[in-house]
Amino acid sequence: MEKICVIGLGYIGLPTAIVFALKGKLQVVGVDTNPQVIELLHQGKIHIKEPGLQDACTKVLQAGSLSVSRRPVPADAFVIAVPTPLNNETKQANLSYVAKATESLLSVLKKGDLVVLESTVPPGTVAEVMLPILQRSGLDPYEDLWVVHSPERVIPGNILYELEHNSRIVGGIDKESALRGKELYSSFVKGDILVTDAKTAELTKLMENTFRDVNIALANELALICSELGVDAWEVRRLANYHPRVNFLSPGPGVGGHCIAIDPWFVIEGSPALARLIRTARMINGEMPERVCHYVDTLMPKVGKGNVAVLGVAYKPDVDDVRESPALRIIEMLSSRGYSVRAYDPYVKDPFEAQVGTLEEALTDMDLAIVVTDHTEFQSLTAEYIKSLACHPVILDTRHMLDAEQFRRAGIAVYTLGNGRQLQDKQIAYPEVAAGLEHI
Ligand code: SAJ
Repeated sequence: MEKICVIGLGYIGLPTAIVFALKGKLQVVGVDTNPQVIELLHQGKIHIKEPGLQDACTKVLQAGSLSVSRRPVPADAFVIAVPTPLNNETKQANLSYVAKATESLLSVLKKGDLVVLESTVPPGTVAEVMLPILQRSGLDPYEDLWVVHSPERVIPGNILYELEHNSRIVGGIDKESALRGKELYSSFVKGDILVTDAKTAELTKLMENTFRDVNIALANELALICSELGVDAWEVRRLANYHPRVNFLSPGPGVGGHCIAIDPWFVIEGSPALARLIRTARMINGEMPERVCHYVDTLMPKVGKGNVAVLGVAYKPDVDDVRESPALRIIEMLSSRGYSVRAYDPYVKDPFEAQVGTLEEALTDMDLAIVVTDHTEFQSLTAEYIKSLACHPVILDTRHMLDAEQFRRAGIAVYTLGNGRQLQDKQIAYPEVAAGLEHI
């Protein structure tokens, strides 16, 4: 049986290692430098919340098809799935984890091995970062190894299904490498496996998420324009989407997650002078938390005074992930304005600023509640419940998820981002658009 090492057991690496063992029937060694991750797995437990993952992990650990190690061991293939965080000052990718993971292979690599980079990286990383390191093994990557980039595109919350059923791109440093990579992923991928070169694969992954970021920015810009023109952006979106080839995304309080908010910067890094639309979209989305706070100022009786409840902190509904979440910036900005902020999220267990443990604590005596994350739980919010906790509540529903009519009938005003009709009598003070992008 083919043996593989998966280096990096995070949101992507751990499910990938498990699926290679469970569905691919391979002998898998999961490698991570974090002793807590390894210790937990030695106890048969996982550190990630993902439906079905614990059961699948238990199966492969008990079957012995998955084992764990602090460092790589000799194998036929090595899959690197380590973080590539964005340096927020320089807006450039931190590739140190990719470099370290590649270096960790040097002592175990042999002729004929396959090296796969799954991490999302700026275009050119395989050629400019990985290959020079691999050459230090004494092997020629083009003659002695197969080297590919194969990015993941799974949605948190549905990772196991999507790993198996999504189509997959495999980009090789040469055609033979790509075909060898395709053979490896054929062990479990039921979707199409699309072969290309490494740099095309790197840019394709980035552009998938950039496409989404630019379209979210268009929805957010529509919301801002509608606020100024006194039109309801959600009505424009509803009507426009009847067009057979139009699919407006949803305005929101900002773009979170470790992908959509990050990947466009890697494209800008690769082509800074020409990625202008991409850069502008990042600015528009990056400013939404600040615009939400200005909206709050407009709705509160006195700027910086009063109780604000923030409902939802995770970056998207029904997950516990707060990475790049706009809610964290909204909480920080409202607190620094002087509001008394209480934030509640039913999924996020890690502590965050202004956290309270229950919805009731957040809503009691609040002057304004902001729905920031559209968790399913918040759909059952009723006017009666809110009025039992707060005397004169106002709601800013940044996700347009509540039945505003139900609340209006009960005397509770529900404002939404982009509903300019609601703001005829109020002038929202939007910040001047800053010349540079340094501020986001
Ligand atoms: N958002 C909006 N309006 C929208 C859609 C999303 O404001 O209409 C916001 C969300 O609230 C969230 C952020 O954008 O804060 C990102 O949400 P998302 O729904 O794009 O989900 P992600 O980031 O978890 O997953 C994306 C997916 N990529 C695409 O849809 C092109 C997923 O397929 C990728 O695998 C994932 O990024 C990734 O890991 O790259």
